[in-house]
Amino acid sequence: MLKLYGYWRSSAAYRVRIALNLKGLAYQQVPVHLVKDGGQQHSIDYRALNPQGLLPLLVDAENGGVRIAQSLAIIEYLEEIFPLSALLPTDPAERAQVRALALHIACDVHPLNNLRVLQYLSGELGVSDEAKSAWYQHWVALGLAAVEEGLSAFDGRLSLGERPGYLEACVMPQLYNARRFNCDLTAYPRIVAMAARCEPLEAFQLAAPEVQADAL
Ligand SMILES: N[C@@H](CCC(=O)N[C@@H](CS)C(=O)NCC(=O)O)C(=O)O
Repeated sequence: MLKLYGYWRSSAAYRVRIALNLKGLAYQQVPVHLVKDGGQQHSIDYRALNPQGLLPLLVDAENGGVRIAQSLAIIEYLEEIFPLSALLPTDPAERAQVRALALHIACDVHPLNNLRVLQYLSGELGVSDEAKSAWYQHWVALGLAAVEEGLSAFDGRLSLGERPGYLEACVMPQLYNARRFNCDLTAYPRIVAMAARCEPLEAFQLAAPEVQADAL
């Protein structure tokens, strides 16, 4: 059994939920509340499982209870252990292109807007809510603009042709965050078109933050 420690609004956990659903894998979810009790990700119990103190975390009971942190490491693990319904293209150049866009979101954009960064801005640095929103929207805009440009290589197709995979599992949660923080999306028609194709799919619907059991 696969166990996913996550939080309904965690976009990194959202990526993994999409990947698990696209592969049709059964998994049990363990909610870790990112705000309650000062953030349960900081608890001794959770840190014993994941010393990084971040979500998500995957535990694979069928593989000696291995614990894997970092959403993209988890998705790559799933891809290797369960190769059916592949999430990455087979061509090495296409795989690299997909990874480059996904990594841009996961490594260059998301970390700047993560909860602990926003908390540090308002707490230790005393930044106003207005300035914090400007910070958020600035980094989202730069990131989405680069992804929008990168998507031109797909010529209106999804990353696996007619099927979504690794790339869409990263882009859709970032788009969710952008919408949540009222970022203007008019400059990203390819991303919005990608969303229109992914949103009706069951894998994405079942992964959506609002339908998770721990959603407020
Ligand atoms: N690079 C990590 C990012 C993990 C991450 O930042 N997770 C967020 C939720 S989306 C978190 O746990 N934040 C807790 C905090 O900031 O205290 C990944 O892809 O898994």
